[in-house]
Amino acid sequence: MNMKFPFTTSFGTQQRKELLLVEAVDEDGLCGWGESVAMLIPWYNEETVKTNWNMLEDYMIPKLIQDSIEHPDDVSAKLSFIRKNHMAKAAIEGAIWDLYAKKQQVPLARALGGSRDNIEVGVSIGIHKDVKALIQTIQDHLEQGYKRVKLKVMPGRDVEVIREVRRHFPDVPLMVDANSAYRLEDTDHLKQLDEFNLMMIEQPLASDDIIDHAKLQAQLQTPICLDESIHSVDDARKAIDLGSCGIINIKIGRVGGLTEAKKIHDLCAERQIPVWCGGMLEAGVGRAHNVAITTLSNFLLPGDTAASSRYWDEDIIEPEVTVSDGFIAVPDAPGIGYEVNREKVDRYTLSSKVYRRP
Ligand code: OSB
Ligand code: MG
Repeated sequence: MNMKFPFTTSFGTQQRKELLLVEAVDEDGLCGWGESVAMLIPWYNEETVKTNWNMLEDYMIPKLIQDSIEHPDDVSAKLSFIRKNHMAKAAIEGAIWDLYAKKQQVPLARALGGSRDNIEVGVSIGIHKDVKALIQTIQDHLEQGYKRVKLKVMPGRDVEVIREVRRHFPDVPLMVDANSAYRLEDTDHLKQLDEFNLMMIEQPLASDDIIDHAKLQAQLQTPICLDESIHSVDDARKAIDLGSCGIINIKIGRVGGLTEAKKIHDLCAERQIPVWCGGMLEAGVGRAHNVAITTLSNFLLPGDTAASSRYWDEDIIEPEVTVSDGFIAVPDAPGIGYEVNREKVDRYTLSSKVYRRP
C-alpha cells in the first residue's frame, strides 16, 4: 500500500509500505489478525518484511503448529529459542491474541486488562524541507482535533525549526523525535531545546544505547523518552535504574508482542514512568492492536496512533480508525473490534501462503 504522502525521519523517507499480515485460524474457523511493522529497509531496526517472512516460515510457524496453544502469553515463551526478530514474533502473537479474544468473546482491550473506552492520541509529523509548509501541516492537524504534536528532528533541522514552531503555537503540547540522529557530543546543542517547554525528546542517541542517554538526561531538563533502545522489560528496568529516560514509548512490534508490551507497561506503572503507544505507520490491523494496548492504565500520554485517513486513502479494516477531538473510541466488538476487508486485502496481496497443522 502507498501512503498518501512521503514520511521523512532522520533515517530516511518512505511512502511505499509492504505489510506482512498474519491470520491465525482455529479448529472452529474463527480467525485473528496480526500485522508486522517491519519496513522494506532495515532503518529503524534490523528487521525487514522479508526477514520476517523467513523467520515466520522457517522457525516460528513450524514451532507454533506443533501443539495447541492455551493462552497467547504462551507464544513468546514458545518462541524464546529464537533471538530477537521481535516484529515477526509480534505479528504472529498479535494474530493469536486477536483470535483468543474472539474465542472469549471480549474486546482485545479487555483481554489485555485495559479499561478505557476512549484513548487520547497525537500526531507524528515528518521532517519538512520548508518551515512554512511545516507550520501549515501542524495547523491542519490541530484543526482535525489532534492536541499533541510530535515533530521529527535531525541535525540542521532542529533548534531553529522548533523556535519558529513555538512562535506560531506557544501553548501546543509539543515533543520531538530524533530517531537516534545525535551523539553524546551534541549535548550542548540539545540543551538548547530545553527553552521550548517540550513534553519530551524521543530517542536522541543511538538505537542500542542506554548509557549515554543517562549521561545526557542528567544534563537536560526535558525528559528523554526511549523508543528504539527498549526491546524488553529487562531493557526498561535497566534504563529506569540508570536514569536514561523519564518516559517510555511502547511499540508492540519493537518489544516482540503484546505480552511483553504489557510487562513493560506494568513495570513502568510500578516505577512511576509514564508510557505511551508509538506508531510505525501501520495499516488497520496494526492500528487496531495499538488502540487496544493503549487502554491500559499507565498509558498516560497521548500516543502516535492517528486516524487511518492520515496515511491511507483506504484502509483494510472496517470501520476505519477515526479520531474525534483528539480521541479514538475503543471498539467493543470481540477481538481487535474492526473487520478486516478481505476483498481489499486480496487486491493488495503480493504473495500469501497457508500453513496447516500436521
Ligand atoms: O520513531 O516513532 C518513530 C514512524 C516510522 C518509524 C519510526 C517512528 C515513526 C513515527 C510515526 O514517528 C508514527 C506513526 O504515525 O505511525
Ligand atoms: Mg520514535
